Amino acid sequence: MGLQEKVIYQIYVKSFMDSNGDGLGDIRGITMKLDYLRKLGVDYLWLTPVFVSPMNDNGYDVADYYAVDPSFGTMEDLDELIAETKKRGMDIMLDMVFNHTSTEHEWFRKAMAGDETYRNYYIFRKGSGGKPPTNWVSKFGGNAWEYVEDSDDYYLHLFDRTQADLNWDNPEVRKELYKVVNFWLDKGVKGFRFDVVNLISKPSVFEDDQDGDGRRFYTDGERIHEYLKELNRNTFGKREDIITVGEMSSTNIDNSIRYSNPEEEELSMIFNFHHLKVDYDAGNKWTLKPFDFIELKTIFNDWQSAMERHQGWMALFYNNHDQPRVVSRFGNDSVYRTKAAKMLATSIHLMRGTPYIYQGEEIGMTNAGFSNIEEYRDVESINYHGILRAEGLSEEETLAILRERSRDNARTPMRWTNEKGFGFTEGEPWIPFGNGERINAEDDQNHGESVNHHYRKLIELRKSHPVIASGSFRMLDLDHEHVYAYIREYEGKRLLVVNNFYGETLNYSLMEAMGPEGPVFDGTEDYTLLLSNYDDILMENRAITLRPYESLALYIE
Ligand code: TEU
Repeated sequence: MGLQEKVIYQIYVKSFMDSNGDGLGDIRGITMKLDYLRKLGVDYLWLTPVFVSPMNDNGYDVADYYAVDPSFGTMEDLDELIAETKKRGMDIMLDMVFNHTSTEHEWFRKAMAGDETYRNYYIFRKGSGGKPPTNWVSKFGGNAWEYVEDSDDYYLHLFDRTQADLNWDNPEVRKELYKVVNFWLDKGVKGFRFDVVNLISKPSVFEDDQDGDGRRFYTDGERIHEYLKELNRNTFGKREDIITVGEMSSTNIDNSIRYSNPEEEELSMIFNFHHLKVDYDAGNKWTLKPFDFIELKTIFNDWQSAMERHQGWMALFYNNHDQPRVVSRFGNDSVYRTKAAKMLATSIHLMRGTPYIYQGEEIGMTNAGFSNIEEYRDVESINYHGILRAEGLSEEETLAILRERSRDNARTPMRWTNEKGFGFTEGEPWIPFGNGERINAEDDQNHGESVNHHYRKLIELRKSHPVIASGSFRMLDLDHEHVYAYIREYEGKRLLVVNNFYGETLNYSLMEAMGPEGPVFDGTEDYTLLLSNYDDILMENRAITLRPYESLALYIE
């Protein structure tokens, strides 16, 4: 099976399944749920970082790349998980956090003790006039430089102050990181996600950003393609069938083509986030704005078309551990929850790229709905709570923003059953379960409206219909304010996908459907229904009545 047919499932380990009653998800918990995942039909399990970490950013602050954090289990547990996953025809993808390490990593400790070799593993710079080297802003709020009294200088941290950026310009650092990848390859790991990997190449001169937060100086930096090619050559490029995905922060299409076109020998595919900023107000995550549907479609269209034209490959996703739940965000989390969850799934899975399912998405889990700052755990949410309050917002206004935007929306525990602890834990969960409490995997599967069942069908279709894995993409009716429709085409076979993104019923006439080159249907076509989230299809004279959140995939002959 080629890359194009595969589907990846993301596990946020801390919130997936707790096997020992301490309230934290763990590796053995994942092993317990492998049959559930096999039944869903996914091919790869991406685990968020399981390495030794002080957990200031839930494992994205790695203190030892070669050992499992005791809160998640042991190396034996991980070996067992890798083996049991393979037995079921799936593979493991690990999360490599190489832009920074935890300040508790041995390298950083040595650097702080004044060891010059290790100081050169990180980015230390002098400030001037009592001010940090640049005015860059950390992604989690505040200045991106931390002062060190002993050496009277600063180290760079694009994320939390306990996540110090590594100096990729130092060849020794690169060698150390390649060793890490090779260690995990030798253990039978077949995939890697590289965290914020397009931020690793920093500029040679550090200067203030007069117009922004500094990102333009280090995003897709000067030597980024050189570093990715070198990483590829020295690690996974030498092995068979390894899948890699780079998480690309604020990247652009041109660079993404280079990252993912197989001829460039960098990565298999990229994550980009432009489509998940269509509800940001002028790029600001912390100002609420309803999502801009036309902008969403425009971004999909631009990326799908350009990646196809230049043989790039991208991840298809709405959810991950950093994003609010899409059913609450672009869909409906009340009466039409299951319809909207299925419609959103169809809309993304049938595009060109590799679909990622984030745990709980396949049962239509919703945002957390926390109403008190005490319920939040994420460092970013807690920091921004302080920042927004200091800017003069009331507690109520601040909580309203967090309720929509917090990363904790995605991090509430997976709900397996209706029992106490939702089958996730027998103890106290590390984070509250949040609202939407009826939703759980067991009930969902015994339900006529099972969201899980819909995901299973989507995965099956990708494997049985080459047009989904390999077809071209053409957007229809880009300016339609309610419908997201597109056509996939491969070897003369055409697939039409029509999604009503809203709760109102409307008429969608195929005879009036416009592609980039004009009308797409001449009235002689036959349509076979492949997938729907309703029991029937209302089509008359080639016009479809689309009910709330209705979604259809039709084969055209
Ligand atoms: O995230 C990168 C990132 O920049 C965003 O997802 C960010 O967390 C968000 O947009 C801020 O509003 C990756 C990981 O996925 C995330 O969990 C880590 O916290 C981060 O890198 C640092 O390792």
